[in-house]
Amino acid sequence: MSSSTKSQNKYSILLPTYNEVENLPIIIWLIVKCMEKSGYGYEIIIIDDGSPDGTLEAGEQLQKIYGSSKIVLRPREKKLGLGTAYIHGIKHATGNFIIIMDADLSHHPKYIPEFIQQQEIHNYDIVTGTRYLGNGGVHGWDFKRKLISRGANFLTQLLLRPGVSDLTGSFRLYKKDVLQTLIQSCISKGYVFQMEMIVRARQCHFTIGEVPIAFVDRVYGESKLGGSEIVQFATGLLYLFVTT
Ligand SMILES: Nc1nc2c(ncn2[C@@H]2O[C@H](COP(=O)(O)OP(=O)(O)OP(=O)(O)O)[C@@H](O)[C@H]2O)c(=O)[nH]1
Ligand SMILES: [Mg+2]
Repeated sequence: MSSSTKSQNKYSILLPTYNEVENLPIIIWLIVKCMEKSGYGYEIIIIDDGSPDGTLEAGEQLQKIYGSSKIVLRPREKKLGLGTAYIHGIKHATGNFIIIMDADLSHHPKYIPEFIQQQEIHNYDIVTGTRYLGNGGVHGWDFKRKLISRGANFLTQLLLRPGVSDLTGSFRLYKKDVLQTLIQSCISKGYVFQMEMIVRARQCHFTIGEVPIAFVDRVYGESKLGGSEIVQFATGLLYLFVTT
């Protein structure tokens, strides 16, 4: 890629947060470090949903440090869920590419330049991080959590055959218009949402690249995966199986 092309693209990194006050300064520092080093144009959009732990206030401090062109705050009043947080973030994104990642340090920003390079080489519509290829992996999960994730991926592959190794991950790069199209066509919320995005992407014949990532379980803050999420996932999967 020539440097002129490099300077034309802008990557809007969406960071949804709910009670991530310990993680936010670290993840922002890492993103800024990786992006400055790689030289790509970027902005970080923090979508905080009224976290009671002061995440938004931490964001305001970070904005003072890194500047308001790099750190954009687009908070909402209360916890309205991840799906709509992405939609809200896209509305305010000025980049032609969108990167979605978790703020809890499970997704290391060092992979972002790899996502971008893969996209540039193959002109992919989507590049997804995968824990289930090459050097990818999961650290810090107990057996039950591993089984759920593997099981969810296995069942989905079996029923829907999307041909992507990690369907429930949420560390991805999208062309902005592709993401907008996909989000509009997705009906599910919660855990199943990431999987539906890939299934719909295949239906729309979008091209998808994969980059192996090491996924690290959150150290600070609480996990939200419970029994109801599993039931929701199973129902969502069945629905997609029947309707697609
Ligand atoms: N804005 C917003 N962000 C959320 C909401 N729920 C979760 N998040 C954020 O979305 C990202 C992913 O959520 P996680 O709670 O880490 O979900 P997970 O990775 O499946 O589960 P654990 O890491 O085990 O808790 C994190 O950055 C959260 O802070 C929400 O309702 N609104
Ligand atoms: Mg997490």
